Formats: sequence, C-alpha cells, structure tokens
Amino acid sequence: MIESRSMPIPIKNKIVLFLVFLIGISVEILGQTKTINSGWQYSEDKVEWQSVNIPHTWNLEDAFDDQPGYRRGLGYYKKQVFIASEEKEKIHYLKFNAVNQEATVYVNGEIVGNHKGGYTAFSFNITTLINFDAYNLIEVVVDNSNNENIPPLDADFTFYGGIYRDVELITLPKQHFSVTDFASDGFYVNYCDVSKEKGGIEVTAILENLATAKAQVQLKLELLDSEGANVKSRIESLKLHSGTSNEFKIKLPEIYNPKLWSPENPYLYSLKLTLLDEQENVLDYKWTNVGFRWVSVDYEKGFFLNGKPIKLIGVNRHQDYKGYGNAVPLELQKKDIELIKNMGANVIRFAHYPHSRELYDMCDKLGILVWTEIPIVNKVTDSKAFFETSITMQKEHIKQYYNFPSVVMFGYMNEIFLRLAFDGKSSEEEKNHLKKVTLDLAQQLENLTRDMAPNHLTVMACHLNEVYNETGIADLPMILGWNLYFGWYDAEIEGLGTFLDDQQNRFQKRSMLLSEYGPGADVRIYTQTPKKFDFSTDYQLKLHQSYVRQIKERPFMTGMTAWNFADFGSEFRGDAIPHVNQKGLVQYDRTPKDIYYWYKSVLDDAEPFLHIAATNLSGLTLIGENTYPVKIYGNQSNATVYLNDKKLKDIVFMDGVAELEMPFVNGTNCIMVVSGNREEVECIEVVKASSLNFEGFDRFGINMGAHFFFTDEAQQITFVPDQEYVNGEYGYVDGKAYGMTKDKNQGMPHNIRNTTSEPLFQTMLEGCSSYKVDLPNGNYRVKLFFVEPQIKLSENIYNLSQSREETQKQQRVFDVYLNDQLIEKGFNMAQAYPEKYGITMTSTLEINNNQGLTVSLKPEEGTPVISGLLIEKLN
Ligand code: GCB
Repeated sequence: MIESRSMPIPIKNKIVLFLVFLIGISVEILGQTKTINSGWQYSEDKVEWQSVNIPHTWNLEDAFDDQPGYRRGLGYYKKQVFIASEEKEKIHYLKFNAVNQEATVYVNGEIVGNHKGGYTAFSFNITTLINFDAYNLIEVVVDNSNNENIPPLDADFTFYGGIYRDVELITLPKQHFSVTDFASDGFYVNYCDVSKEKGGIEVTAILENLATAKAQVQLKLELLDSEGANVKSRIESLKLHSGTSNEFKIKLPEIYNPKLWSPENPYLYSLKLTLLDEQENVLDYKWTNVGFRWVSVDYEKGFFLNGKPIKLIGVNRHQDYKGYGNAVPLELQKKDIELIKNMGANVIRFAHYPHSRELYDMCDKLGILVWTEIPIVNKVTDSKAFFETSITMQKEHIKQYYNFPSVVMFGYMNEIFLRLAFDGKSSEEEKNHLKKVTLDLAQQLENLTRDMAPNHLTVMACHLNEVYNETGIADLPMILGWNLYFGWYDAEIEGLGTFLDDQQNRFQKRSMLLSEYGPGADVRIYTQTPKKFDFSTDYQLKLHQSYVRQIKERPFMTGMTAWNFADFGSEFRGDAIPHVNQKGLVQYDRTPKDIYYWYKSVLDDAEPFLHIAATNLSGLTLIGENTYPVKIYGNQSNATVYLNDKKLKDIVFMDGVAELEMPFVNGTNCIMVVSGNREEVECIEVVKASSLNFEGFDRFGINMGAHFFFTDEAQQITFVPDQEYVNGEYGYVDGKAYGMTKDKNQGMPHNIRNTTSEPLFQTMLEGCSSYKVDLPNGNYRVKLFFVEPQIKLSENIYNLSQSREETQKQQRVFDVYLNDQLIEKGFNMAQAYPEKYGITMTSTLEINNNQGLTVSLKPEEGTPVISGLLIEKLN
C-alpha cells in the first residue's frame, strides 16, 4: 500500500500534488504533502552546526571504528520552512517517518510533542504554531541513549541515532483523512469472506473535521483492477462532527471470482478513496493496494495461502547498508526487495522492527509474504512506562502497516528471554518475577494484535531455551518462530531436525516457523575442510543446504527465514569483519555471496540458471597440489564443464549444486559451464606450482594457525592455510592453533586495531618455536604478523609509564629470528602496543646454502604467538 506521494519520482525533496492523478474530477488542489528532507542543520552540542539532508545518522563512522562503542546521546536538528498566507485556512501536520529513538519536536520555539521508539512514524498537528508568510523554525531533539523504558533495550544490531526516514509537511483542508491516528493513513481495509468465488472489502475511515461547524462530505470508494478499470464503486454522504475524529465503516459490494494474490501471481487491485465537499471539490485523496488472499496455518500440514499449502522459504532483513548506516536512500533499499524476489524467496521477515513502508508496497507488487514486528528484543523492563511504549508501538505498527496485502504476520517479541538465560547475577526469585512480567506484556500484546488485526497471524521468535515452553509464552502466538543456530552457537547442524521433532511431539497443536538460522561467512575465506565458526563460505553452504533439506522433510514446519539477507552493522561484534554481523546471504554492500546463488538455484525455476562459485577463489595459491574443488550451482539437471577451453566433465546437479576438482594451471584459468542454451564463464587467477620455486609467482603468504585460505585486499595476496611442516613445502615444526576448540574456529573473535585483515590476525599459532619454509637460495623480504591475543581487563593497556614488571605479568616476551638473524629482542606486544593491535615486522634476508627459511620464536617468558607470514622474492 502506498500513497501517491510515495510513487517513484526521482527527485529528492519532491513536492507531489496528489490530485494531479485524479482524472475526471474537478481538480482544485486543496491539499499537499511535501517532504522536507533537504537543508537541515545538525549539531551535537548546539554550538557547531553542519548542513545535512535526511535521511541522516550521526553514527556512520563511530559504529565501525577501532574504538569500542558509538555515540549514544543527543543530536539536535533544525530547519526553517516558509509557509504562505494562502495556506492559512488549512491544517498543517508534521510527519516523521522514523527517528531513532526518541524525538522531541518544537515549532517556533514551542514544544509540539515527543515520540518514543525509533522505527515507526509519528505526526503532529502544528497549525496553531505557524507564522504565515514567514519562515517557521522546526527543531527536533533526538536521543538515542539507552532508555530503560524504550525497546529495544539490547540487541545484536547498531542503534544508529538520527532522523533517518522522510520528514513530511502535510497541508490539508479542514476535512480530511486522519493523519494523527497513530500516524496511519486514516483508513483501514478489511477483507471479508475471501474465497475463489468472491471477495468483499470493508473500509474503516477515520475522518477529521477541524472546522468549527459540522460538515457534509462525500466519500467515494473505487475498486480498480490492475488495468485501472473500475470494478466496484460506492459513494457515501457523511456528516462530520466538528473538532473531532469521525469513524465510518463502509462495505463495497462483493466481487465475484476475484483474481487472487500469491507469490506466483501477485495480482493487485487498487482502492481509491476520495473525500469530496458538497461542491464536489476534492478535499483529500488516498489509495492502497488490494490483494485478495487468505492465510491459515495447520500444525501438521504447515502454512496455507488461498487454501493451498505453501512452504515459506525466505529471509530476514535488517535495514542498514554499508556506508549509510540506517540512513539508506530509498532506491537502494528497494533493490533489496528485488534481490530477495530474484533469489526465489516467497517470504521476508522484516527484523527486528518495522522497515520503510515503501518496501512493503514492493512486497505487495512482487508477491512476497511478510512477517513484520516491533523491536522488543532480548529483555523487557518491569515498568509501566516500558509497557505503555511497547503497546503504543504495536498500535502504530499495526495501523501503519495494516493495509499491505503482503503483510500476513504481525510479531512483537524476539528472543525475549535471552538476557535472562545468561543472567548469572539475579536470584531465582528475581528471575521468576521477570518471567511473569514478560509473559504479562506478551499476553497484552498478543491480545491487542489479535484484536486489531483479525485477518492476520500473530508471531513471536524464541531462542533455543526451554524457558519459552516452561513459561507458556510459546503458546501465545499463532505461529511460534524458533531462531535456531545448530552448527553455529549450538551443537551440530543435524541437531535441528531432532529439536523440531521433539517440539512437535511435545506440543502438537503448535505451528512453528524456523525464524532464524545461518552461520557467519566472509567471501575472503574459503576452505576444503569447512568448520563451525571459521566464517568460510563453504561452511555457509554446508549449513544452509542441510537446514533447507531438514525443513523440507518436515511438513509440519510452516517455513524458514534465513538470518540474514545481508550482512549488517552490530557495533560490538568481532566477526571476520568487525562491527558487522556476517550471516548475510549477500554482503553489507549487497554483493551476493555464493550462497545467494545456491538459494536461487533451488528456489527459482522461472528460467535456466547457472552460477560458478569461483569469483572469490581468484588469487588461489596451490603449492604441491594438483586440483581444487569448485562448486557450480544450477537449477537444471545437468551441465557440461570446460576448463581453459577443454571439456572437463559432464556434471549432474544434486540439490542445486555440483562440485568438481579443477586441474588449474599457473596464471589465468577460465571455467565455462554450459547447460541447454545457457552458458556461464568465470576466469580467475591461480598461482600453481609444484614447489616453492618462485617461478611464475614472486610472493607467498601463510595464514598461520588457520585451516582456511584468506584473500587479503590490503596485502593483495591470498594467504594459504597452515599445515604441519612438509618437506619441500612449509609448515610448523611445533606449536598449535591458538584458541580453537571443537566449537570455535576463529581464534580471537575481536576487532583487531590498525588493520582490516582480521582473519589473518585472529587466527595464530601458539607455542611454535620453529617454522620452516623451504625457499630456494636468494634474497627475500619477509613480513611477520602478530597480535597479542590476551585481552586485559582494562581496555587500554597502551601505557608505557607502567612498570615492566606490572604489565609483564600475563604476557609473552620472546625473541624473533629469521634463520640466525635476530629481528627483535624481547618482543613484548602487551607492553609496547595498544590492546588488540595488529603488528607487522618486515626484514630482508639472503638465503644460501639451501638452508631455506626458519622463523624461530624463542621465549623469554610465556608462550610465543604468530599470526602470519608473507614472503617476497627480491631477485
Ligand atoms: C539471533 C537474534 C539476532 C542475531 C542473531 C545472531 O538469534 O535474533 O538478532 O543477530 O541471533 O546473528 O546471533
């Protein structure tokens, strides 16, 4: 659903006069909406001001820098707006589509209102404060500090502060559709008795009359088909009381054999609503998408759309975007929905808060079912104010998103017992109390949602913990979402099915949806031995493939939404890219990862599709190995693969993928895959050598302590995985990978300062006294990479005034040698560098007598560590 003002007009700051779309009606333009996004002044301290445009956030840089934390506090915005005296008889509103997270608005120095919650729209009538034929000062004080009474209190995403969706100045005649009914469009469309045979619509209109006398108006409803032809219409004469909101319910005559809306055929009718005065002048005008559809769930057979079973398979989406934070141009956001549709998804969970309304309009048009929710995440506060804010937020959410036919699920909580489950401090009594309080709020929100949205399903998402069953909270929603990370945070990948079967046996009347799943994955990391928590794209494929199979095998599961469509900002995280949660199917800048193409190959059979998952292999270095396996995705049954113009093999796709060993040669390699009339080519650079002879290549890098390749943009090289020393090659003579456990293969999951090469530094060898590389004689430049993995309690240990004895206590001190050349004596990272600081050490050396290279780390104290090695042949 969308109003005409939001139609794609490629001009910022557009002024859309919505009556121009009304052909055949006497066109006196009585109302208008204009966005006032340009030329705001912004300040952190009210002293220094800068010009900004909306959308805007003040956390674009500090949410991604090396300093922990980001500014959560006040931001001041102001703007002058001229309002002409011709508008004197009108009513004027300010509408903010989203301000994170609390906003206090002033006009000409007078307060007009305050709004809590960063993801829903709000509006104020500012008519009495306006000076006509003059500039009017609009000021907004925005606060994104932690506020115990505003959800979300705590979550795995960055709470960017600022005015980040459109600001609108709405000018209307005295009679109009309400703008202040929780900032909705002032009307709600209900579907009655929709079936294949017939469909009915009832509209609830909230009309304002802000004149001093009663008013007689007409409300004209017109249902048009997708070609714009009139299907049904009705005109009602209505009397409006003055100074108040008037609510009317009007039914349109039923239509027969409606074209139903579905992902395959998202047929949309549209409904026009025109408010006319007695002289037939148009007072106000609205329109919305109408999609005839009905949904239901069956706890044994899953999800039904229009009476037919449909397995929901899709994604979660967060709204932020690389380089923009949450202040993302709308056109970029819209591309997300196109990408999601193009992948073959039929559902989106807009997590963990309502997203821009224009995206829901796209879901209507493209045919994507929607789960939408408010951001009550991880925990609640036991306060009246928190309850009130939450309830108001859900009312705004439902009213603002009600009319989109794609929206079928309204949610209100995510993993609400997460903090409680990890709470080691509170007593049992305190915990029980909090459980009760949470259940109470959930029950209120569930009741409210069922009451306000009778045509929708209610949902909630839980994490892997029995507390949801014990408390009974899991029995509240119509669909229970489980966020399950088997094979990542928890146990093994196959644990998913066991868990779901157990839940189904125990709670037979519940409908369930797998609302989140997925591992972190970085396109710079790949391996032939994917492991939990290694951030490899290979592990991402392994997990997703298994999950999709396990859900498809279980008819009782309504569906699944992958976590997440795209990588997203989460300031405290130390993934392979710090401050970014990397579970996306596409990268933070929306470049697809290979897994995106795998989904497309199994979900979308509209057209033949092939993808060679090799782009990120470019730079692959193979010493002493013959082949490397490459995955090819396709929605066909088979294909033929060529390497460097020679036929390699006929392949058969199983589950959308085929893998085959590639006998790459040194230099450029072109893979071509042909299936039917579809052909795909991918050319990559490979370093291929039978030994470290430096023929055909001049640099060689080793990702020490890691089992994966890492392509490092800064060093312009792909570091090879580590190995135990192999004669004629390279490897550690002693030592072991640092910090790796059965459950964790990232070493040191932290932001490493001073570098963007985290996967090189995060993994390291510990206790290695001797590392050998069998280099031929010659001159070399050798670069060593180090980081101190021990995290001190005090954040900044870079304090040279501290005595050596004090800082040395928990640290390592060692001498570094290249062959018998001493490179660094008493190397003590904890003392000489800031915490979590990426350190490099570069030296040149001559190798002769066929002695090769030995890196020796001789401990004076503690156990040495080393992260990487880069060798360059000089002559
Ligand atoms: C979850 C949360 C989501 C996190 C995700 C993760 O269960 O609902 O907000 O981002 O896990 O990546 O850990």
